[in-house]
Amino acid sequence: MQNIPWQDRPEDSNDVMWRHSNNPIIKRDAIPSSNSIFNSAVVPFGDGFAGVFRCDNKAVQMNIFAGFSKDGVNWDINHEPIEMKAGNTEMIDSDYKYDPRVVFIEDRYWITWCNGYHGPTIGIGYTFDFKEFFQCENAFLPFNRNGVLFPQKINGKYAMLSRPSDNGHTPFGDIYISYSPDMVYWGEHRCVMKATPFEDSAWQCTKIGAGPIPILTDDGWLMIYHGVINTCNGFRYAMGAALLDENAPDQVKYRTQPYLLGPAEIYEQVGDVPNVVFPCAALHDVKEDKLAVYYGAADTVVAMAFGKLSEVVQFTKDNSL
Ligand code: BMA
Repeated sequence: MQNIPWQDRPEDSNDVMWRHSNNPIIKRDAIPSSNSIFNSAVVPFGDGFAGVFRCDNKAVQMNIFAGFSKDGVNWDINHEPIEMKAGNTEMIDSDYKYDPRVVFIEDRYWITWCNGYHGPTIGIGYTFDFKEFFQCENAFLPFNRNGVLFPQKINGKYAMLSRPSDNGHTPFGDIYISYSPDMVYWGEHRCVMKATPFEDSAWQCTKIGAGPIPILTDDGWLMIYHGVINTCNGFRYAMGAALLDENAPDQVKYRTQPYLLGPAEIYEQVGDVPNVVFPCAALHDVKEDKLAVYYGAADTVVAMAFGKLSEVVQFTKDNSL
């Protein structure tokens, strides 16, 4: 397995997660057409890494682009968006695509994204090589966002987190889980986790949504997610974590009361949408006890944060709601 990107915790930091010293690692104009590149997903691939990137163009049309990297930090992103071929359906309508997640399951890389089909819903596609992509049935009716697959079947079925929403800048949102035998039909919908009461943990009191692909640990699934507070200046997005039961992931065992990482650096606080930390991917190495999270910053650039996997799990248990 390739080495995941890593930097040690700075000596002057006591935080459970810390930022890459070269953040933002992907700038807004990394390809000629882009207004902004953010909320993007990466996976180990070949002897390096591959990814699916959200690049909004200068007409501010949202689309997803494939990219490749030897080290997970320096990326070559294709200049043309992904063109989907028909996968398990001929119906591959898409007014826009944004906020991708990527995961390897069994024999291929699955991609989920927010797909424009009479409003936002969850698009699903797959690829074997990040050259040819196949689009499948949408998972749900509109409106829905933040569709995140688990990296393995649970009790024999594919499992996906999602966040039912509205057609705009949704002022509510809780995380649900759904199951599918075949990546076509989704059901057995269960509520996983709701936004918190304001007085308990206000950073996540308006809405929440799953982020990277959940990571299986000895304490259950580590689910990194974003939480939102509505302020007099609009939404503020920060990142937290929860531990879900391994076999019944609608059961939340622990959930961070404080955030793990919130908008504090200039590239998180200033951009097209200020004060957004929006995690969409994570690389981890259990043996080395390393976690590297990719997050969109201020809806403009891609940044990265690190943590020790065991410390993030322990922090989640010790600081649980
Ligand atoms: C959400 C999505 C994300 C975005 C966030 C903050 O509703 O549109 O893509 O990062 O808002 O603007």
